[in-house]
Amino acid sequence: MADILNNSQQLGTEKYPRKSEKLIQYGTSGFRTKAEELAHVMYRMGVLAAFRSMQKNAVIGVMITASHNDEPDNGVKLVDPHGEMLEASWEGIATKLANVKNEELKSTMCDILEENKIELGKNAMVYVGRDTRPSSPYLAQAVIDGVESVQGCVTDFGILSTPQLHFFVTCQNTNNKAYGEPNEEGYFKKLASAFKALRGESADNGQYQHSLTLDGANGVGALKMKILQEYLGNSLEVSIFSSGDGKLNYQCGADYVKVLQKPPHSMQLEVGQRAASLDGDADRLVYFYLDTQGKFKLLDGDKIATLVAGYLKKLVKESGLNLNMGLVQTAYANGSSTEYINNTLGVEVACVPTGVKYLHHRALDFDIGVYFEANGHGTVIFSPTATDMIKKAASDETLPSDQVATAKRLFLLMDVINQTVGDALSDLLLVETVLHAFGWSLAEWDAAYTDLPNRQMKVSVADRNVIQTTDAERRCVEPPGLQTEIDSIVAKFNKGRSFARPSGTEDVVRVYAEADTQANADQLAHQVALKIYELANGVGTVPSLPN
Ligand code: G16
Repeated sequence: MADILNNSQQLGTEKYPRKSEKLIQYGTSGFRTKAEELAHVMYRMGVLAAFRSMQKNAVIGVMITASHNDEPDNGVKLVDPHGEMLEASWEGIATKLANVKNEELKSTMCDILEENKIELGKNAMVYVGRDTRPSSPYLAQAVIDGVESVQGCVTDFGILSTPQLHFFVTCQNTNNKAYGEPNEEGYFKKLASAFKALRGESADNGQYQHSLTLDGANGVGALKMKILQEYLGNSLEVSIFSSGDGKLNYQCGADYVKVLQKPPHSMQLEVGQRAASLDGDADRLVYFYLDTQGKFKLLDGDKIATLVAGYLKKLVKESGLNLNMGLVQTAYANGSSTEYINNTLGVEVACVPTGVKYLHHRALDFDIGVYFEANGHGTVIFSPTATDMIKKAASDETLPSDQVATAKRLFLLMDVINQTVGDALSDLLLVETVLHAFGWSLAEWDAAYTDLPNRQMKVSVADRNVIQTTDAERRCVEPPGLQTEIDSIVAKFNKGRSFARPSGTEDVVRVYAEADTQANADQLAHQVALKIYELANGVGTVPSLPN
């Protein structure tokens, strides 16, 4: 045992040394920063993933990606046995291991093994995937070296979307491969065959037409959509834009479209054309179109959640099954969406802090849990009881035939949905299925409710951790006095709401504001941003009024 750890410490120190004293924290979705600062973190996360695998006696996933961030950044997300994000109690362990001095690597590994009662030498299996960033192959090698340094085994899947890796980990760790085959073919076949079965005879229906323009953010989503298309055949025609010829996430992608509320820079949209954007690792999805006045209209994660929850609620009612449903959002959810879910859909709403790990966890409390962040990150999960009930009803000959048909539809929907984590490709097939079933264009979908005008801004401060929040990030408790100032600014705006929180993926404080008009939402965001700049040690350019 001592030999293994000595060798691991030696390789870590020589090939992947920690070169600066700068601390790095496990954030919203793992470690994320400039790629050149990450080699030692990757090596150490390889070691940690192997330890976690020994502890859980299951496959663990490691994804190398910085998702929506700019191309020079990179990051690492760890995937636990059931496809969920790394357990919260291990985030602290990960942060400690990533930050210890080179000479303390071995003693820290010993502590982790001892404190978590892990027997070094037990089999460890780690699945590794990476996005298309130029830095990803080298960083993936660092992870692989870390796993192998403690005698773990690696399956290197090369370029994958983040949700594909979650899917593979879940498949491998589920008894009898009941969730699917842990490889690309298994993934595409499962999604595409359920989608085609749900589509039925005709690919078009009412106002719905089976052609879509997709912005692939110049990332892995574009590559994987090309493969998915082969499995989909004629059931859905997808024209891929930003397919990899430009820079990742640059002037395109779901984050660009959502935050700036405009189409990808060089996309020429026609009135009514149905378009969607993925992010850099294909776990977020937003839709958009131009209305008859040529005005840009965004259908974000809130709109996807309400569309899907509305359809599922209808099917559950028609199937006669007694299943409860809940919808989980974050503080970024537009006020109009929450009102619509409460008052029109009649579905229970929960609000949790930013990060799919929190949403996923809360969604487990329902028979059917729909969770989406406004940025387009989310999915639907069915409890084991709901899964069983739907499966039984789908083949219960004693039930009326229309109830059986509806249960069969629910059963197929469970296969279209990647329940392990938000998955832009799976979500896209889900949205297309619901629109097809309703016979809707995007304008008809959009008509359910009108978003309150809103604005997001970023503020650079010396240390973003001086902002501390409570109440699902809706209120600041630090620095002193900031929340009182925000409250008095908000009070000046009709339908005003605003909050600020430190980002867990970028070195900024994020500000969200909504109000009765776009000009007021912009003013509100700007005034809150200025207050943060003043009270939280702003650095660089003073925030200016969005235009
Ligand atoms: C990650 C998380 C999301 C979160 C987003 C932004 O997404 O998985 O849950 O909403 O970061 O987080 P923050 O506001 O803390 O920077 P992604 O797509 O970047 O991995």
